Amino acid sequence: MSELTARYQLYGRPGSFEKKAEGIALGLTVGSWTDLPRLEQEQLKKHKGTVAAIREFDDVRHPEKPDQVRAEVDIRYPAANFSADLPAILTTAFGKLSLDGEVKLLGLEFDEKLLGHFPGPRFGIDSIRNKLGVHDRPLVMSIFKGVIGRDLDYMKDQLREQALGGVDLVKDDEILFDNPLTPFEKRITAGKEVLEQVYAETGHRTLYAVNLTGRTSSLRDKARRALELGADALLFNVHTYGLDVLQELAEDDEIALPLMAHPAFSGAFTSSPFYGVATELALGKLVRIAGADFSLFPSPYGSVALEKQAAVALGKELTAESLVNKTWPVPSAGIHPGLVPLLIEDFGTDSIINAGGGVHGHPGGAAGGGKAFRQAVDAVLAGTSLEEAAKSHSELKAALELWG
Ligand code: 1AE
Repeated sequence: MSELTARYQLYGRPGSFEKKAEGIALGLTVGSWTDLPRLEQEQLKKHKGTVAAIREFDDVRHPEKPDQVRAEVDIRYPAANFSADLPAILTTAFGKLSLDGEVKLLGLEFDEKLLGHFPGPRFGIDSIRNKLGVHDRPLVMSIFKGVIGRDLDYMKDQLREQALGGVDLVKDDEILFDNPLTPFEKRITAGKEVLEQVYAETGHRTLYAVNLTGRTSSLRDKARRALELGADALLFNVHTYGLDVLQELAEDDEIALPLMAHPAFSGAFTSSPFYGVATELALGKLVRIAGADFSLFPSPYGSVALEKQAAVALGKELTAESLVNKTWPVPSAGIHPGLVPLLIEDFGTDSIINAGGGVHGHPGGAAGGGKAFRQAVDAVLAGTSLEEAAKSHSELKAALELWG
């Protein structure tokens, strides 16, 4: 029988978790069944959740309630209880339970049958590498900045500068929505024109991820139009729309574009140590199975930082062997070239180093910033320290002097 296993973090008095766990297993499935006649009990048995494991950590006390200890509880839910879609799965495993005091959803294990209902990334790491012809290093991505209220010519200049710096991808800022000065379709065609020109001049290929925004009902048509116009990829604020919307986009053969999941809004339900959903589940496993080819998340080092253990676990969720393709981990936010060695150590070669301010704020402009990142990546892969590499690379030298 196909099953979903959910892992929860709870706090409570030592020895109190069995009752709590049984309450969850019953409450989220058949409710109270023990008082029902035997025939009905038999019928409901196959739908009842079961407590699979309880681990009590007696040495980990609640910071404000010292009589309470931390526990992890695993509950199995029969797949017969829900349709094989994320809204039904999340409502089963963490629907009303998410409102019921200090309980955090740490993980969800899908068995192979259940996982088979999800598309995963259409392209994934290998296919994006093939598109770019880059097989042996982490990719570098930069972000349009300061483009609200600017026209298409400004965006074109900024894109050209970024591409000349040698970045592999450029993404829209997630806060750039459809607007009269730089409408969605024009951004795609203008972006294509600039990037083809840079490719003709330099032989370097840069892909542009345009922000897919607007009402949910408009997204499918806009995304299909993006494909017709030759877009390279779509940026998507998945956590404001919902994971199932991402999945719909990923499954549509008439869209068939790489999808870049932005983490905007996810902090609202991942940040608390006591409530919500674990970051590695929300930005890792769930966006991967729903079909994101890239997942952006705060690195452990920049301006908006994730706890290192969570960020590394997230990277692993995106790239672990699975029935579905791998998603690119994109540690982001406040990244500058001096952080490249740490990022490669944490996330490996199959990752993307992503920077906005760290590219545009470079004394040599965005082109200088991109070059500094590429030089930092090459130095790390060659086993050379950044300080040593900076002696012969002026852009890297300038970045290290500015940001350390
Ligand atoms: C976690 C997402 C980071 C992002 O989208 C962004 O715009 C970062 O900008 P910088 O690199 O911090 O300037």
